[in-house]
Amino acid sequence: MSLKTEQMVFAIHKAMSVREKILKMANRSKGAHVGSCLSVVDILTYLYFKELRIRPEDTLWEDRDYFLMSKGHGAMALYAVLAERGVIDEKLLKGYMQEDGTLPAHLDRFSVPGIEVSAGALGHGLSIAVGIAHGLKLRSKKNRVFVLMGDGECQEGSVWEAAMLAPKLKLSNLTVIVDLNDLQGYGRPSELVSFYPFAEKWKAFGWEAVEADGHNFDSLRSAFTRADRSSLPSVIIAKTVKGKGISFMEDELKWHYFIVTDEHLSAALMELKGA
Ligand SMILES: Cc1ncc(C[n+]2csc(CCOP(=O)(O)OP(=O)(O)O)c2C)c(N)n1
Repeated sequence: MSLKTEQMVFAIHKAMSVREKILKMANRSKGAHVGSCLSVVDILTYLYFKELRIRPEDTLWEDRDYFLMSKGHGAMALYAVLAERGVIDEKLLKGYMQEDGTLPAHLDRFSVPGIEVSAGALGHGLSIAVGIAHGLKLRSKKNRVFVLMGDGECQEGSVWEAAMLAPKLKLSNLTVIVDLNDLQGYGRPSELVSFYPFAEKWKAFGWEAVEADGHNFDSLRSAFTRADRSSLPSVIIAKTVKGKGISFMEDELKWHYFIVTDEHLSAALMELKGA
């Protein structure tokens, strides 16, 4: 079933606002990872506005769904969505990577509410998520656990140790989303140390593997619905474009590191507004 027109317009508007916030943070901080952040905007927007059962005013609500952002270098995207959803005050975004600010370049769970785990060293989120999901199952709790990983991150061996364990523990409450943009920090995962055939690998480990377009809300909706209905742990392999939404950043490795100058920012904002 597809999203109603007004829900679609709402989601597109939110995603655009999130992209604008990311670009402004990247410009003010002169920090890296703008491409990595733009890649996951639509996934995070979908999660925070359609999927996750959370209470923005009570981030430690005991019946909440857990969301773990394992690709911690995508921090700006999570901060922007948390602000958009009303979990954190939008004013905090100005303090991103500033000495007097509260938002660091990589995720720190003690920085602001709504960050479930600290992350930055890649390859740990899934192991932590397996532990949380197992603990919830042991206590017969209905909370669900979601973890977002990069595709380059899936070249870490620790990911596959956790991937072997989740089906053994029957973690049907666990969903992984892989941001499959085929660019990590040094090139294309498919050309460096390839993990293809990717969906088949997860299936062979005992997972429900669903492929989706990570920039299409209808596609994400059917993928999350299938994951929710499965009795297995699920992985949503979401095809994305690094730098999505800004034509001169899309699928360009350099935007993993490049600084967003004032000129880049005004060109990007013009493009976002369709000018
Ligand atoms: C254990 C570890 N090794 C290396 C790095 C350096 N590093 C930061 S981001 C990145 C690339 C990650 O690529 P991917 O998971 O595809 O995420 P994307 O940038 O596409 O969002 C690397 C290698 C790290 N943070 N942690």
